[in-house]
Amino acid sequence: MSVLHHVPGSRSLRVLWLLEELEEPVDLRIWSLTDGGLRSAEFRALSPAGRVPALEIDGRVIFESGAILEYLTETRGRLAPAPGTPERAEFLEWLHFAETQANILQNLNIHHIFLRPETARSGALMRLDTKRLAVTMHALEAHLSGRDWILTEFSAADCMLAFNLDAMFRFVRPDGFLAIATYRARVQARPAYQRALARAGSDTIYTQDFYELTNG
Ligand SMILES: N[C@@H](CCC(=O)N[C@@H](CS)C(=O)NCC(=O)O)C(=O)O
Repeated sequence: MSVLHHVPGSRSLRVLWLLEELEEPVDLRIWSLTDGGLRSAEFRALSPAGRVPALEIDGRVIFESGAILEYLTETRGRLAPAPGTPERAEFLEWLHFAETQANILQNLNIHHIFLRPETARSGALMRLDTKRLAVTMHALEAHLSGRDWILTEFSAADCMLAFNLDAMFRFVRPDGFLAIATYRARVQARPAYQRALARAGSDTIYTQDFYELTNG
């Protein structure tokens, strides 16, 4: 049986959701972002940067969510345009765009939530990353206007936005992002997404719906 190394509320939801879409069984091994477990030798043998997700599958371990999604779609022959086809470049663009956006979200998580003491937080960096997040959201909004999914049909590029869609409106108000909000509702209505969420466990990152910028 495959094993997904997972933290509730994190990027590993991308993989869990895609596995549900593919109807591939997987066991979950739950880790914490804060107890040091991801820094252990045991975990770094699976994922050298000490990050989730890592997926044990087909007799090997794969880390990096984008690589896992590409591997799964290639080996299962589903939910991505085949290499060399015209839509492939667009698929890859949005797959990697999601990670660019996730890195900004991660910086905001660090500043608003994880960094201690609070005086170590930089108001300037928080404002900068909030603006950089809004730029990516405007790009996503423009792309999604008038379409149901990232590509013409549902694909793994949609799964790659799983962590982002929950996080982005915690830092940027939803005004002006109707296409993203509608898309998010479409995602939440998918049975495979609902099954993934039910298995994923409660979010361990956010304790507030919205994080205001401070003046520091
Ligand atoms: N590019 C990596 C990023 C993975 C990543 O940063 N995961 C976060 C959770 S969303 C993590 O494990 N953070 C632990 C840490 O930074 O110590 C991927 O997409 O898999």
